[in-house]
Amino acid sequence: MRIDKNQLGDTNKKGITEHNQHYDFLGYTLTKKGKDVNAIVKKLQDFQVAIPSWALGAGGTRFGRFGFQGEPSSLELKIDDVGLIHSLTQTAGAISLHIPWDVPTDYNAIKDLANSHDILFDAVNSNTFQDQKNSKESYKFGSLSNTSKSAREQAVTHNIEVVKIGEKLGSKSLTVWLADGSNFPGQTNFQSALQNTEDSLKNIYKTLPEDWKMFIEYKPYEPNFYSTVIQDWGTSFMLANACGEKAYTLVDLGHHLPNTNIEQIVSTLMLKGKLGGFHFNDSKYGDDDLTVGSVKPYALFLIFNALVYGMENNPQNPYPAWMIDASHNIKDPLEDLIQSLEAIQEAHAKALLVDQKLLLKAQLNHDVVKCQEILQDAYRTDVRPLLQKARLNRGGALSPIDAYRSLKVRENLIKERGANSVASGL
Ligand code: LRH
Ligand code: MN
Repeated sequence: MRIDKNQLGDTNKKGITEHNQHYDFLGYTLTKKGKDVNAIVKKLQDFQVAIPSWALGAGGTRFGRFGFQGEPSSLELKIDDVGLIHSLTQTAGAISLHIPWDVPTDYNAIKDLANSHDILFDAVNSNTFQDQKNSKESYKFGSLSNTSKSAREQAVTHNIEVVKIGEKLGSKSLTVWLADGSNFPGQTNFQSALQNTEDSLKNIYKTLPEDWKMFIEYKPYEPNFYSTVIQDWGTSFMLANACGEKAYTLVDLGHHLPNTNIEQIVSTLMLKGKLGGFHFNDSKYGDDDLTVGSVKPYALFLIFNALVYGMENNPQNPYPAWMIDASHNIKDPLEDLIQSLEAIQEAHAKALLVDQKLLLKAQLNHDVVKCQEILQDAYRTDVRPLLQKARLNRGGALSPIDAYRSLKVRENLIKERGANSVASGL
């Protein structure tokens, strides 16, 4: 199934008058505040988020998985689903593959298909947290950190193969997330595990193409529940520095202990030029991989405020990679991803309304109330007309969820794929 712009034109008709009224009024109030509304809308249009190939079907937990009908059972169908999301939202212009869950068979065909949907290939993800059927060494007790030299070499080789797959697709970055760690005190020697990991990452790093980046993703726990080798931003930052200038830290919002100040981590990494990118999601307790902005929308706004400040003041940090990393246990995966994209762009737009100069002045004057008022004035602004304008300017849907439902996308996918087609991934 594909959605063409004319179909969207029709679905947009009924809401266009109300949108224009809201947009004109918001444009008027923001212009009065000295905002360049067209520049903000342009930034929203240019902001493209990569969709995880492993989150286009129903997720699950060890307590069960409730399948969703019409799931994409092949890489081609996954790219088609990202194409559907992109045609509605016009902000999902990339897919992030996970290897070996999504190894292309015909690279040219896959590239042509992605191209036909106006989609690029963002970071490729290695997988040394599961054993493959024919693998010689097991990762039960770790991969890049494993005490076994041949297990480490197997994991290094896998990462080098993942880079080769990415190169053939036009990807420019590798994401390394390690489950490596321990479940019980005394089980591992922390120092040798970390040193093994650093040496292994360096062996991968030295094979990285000149124009590539390596993202090192940290996580405090799960699937190991006593220690994780790359447990926090500091460890990832240290390893990225040890590897070299093409290595960066990747921030998965769900990979923080409760109440961690993530916006401060983002600021620190950008100041040091080591923020590589994001895995956006939301959580209340652990790595819940919930819809972005569904639990802590103000925290997401504060993170984007730090990002906008960093992108204006830290030329030492490259343009970050924007990716979603979520898992859908009860909702339609495509609707869930569409809602996540809306929450990301909403936080982004609100952060673009923050008067950074005025805020800096109030901070220098220790006018705490003024600082809060500046932030919350932006946060309390209904920016949805700006998001709608950005979508309309690119031929997208005024309301993607309404269009998704009125065009009966899920029903059509079930007709095309059958009710029992299942997507590979988590
Ligand atoms: C680990 C993680 C990582 C992926 C996996 C699917 O929790 O966030 O980014 O490899 O999820
Ligand atoms: Mn992640």
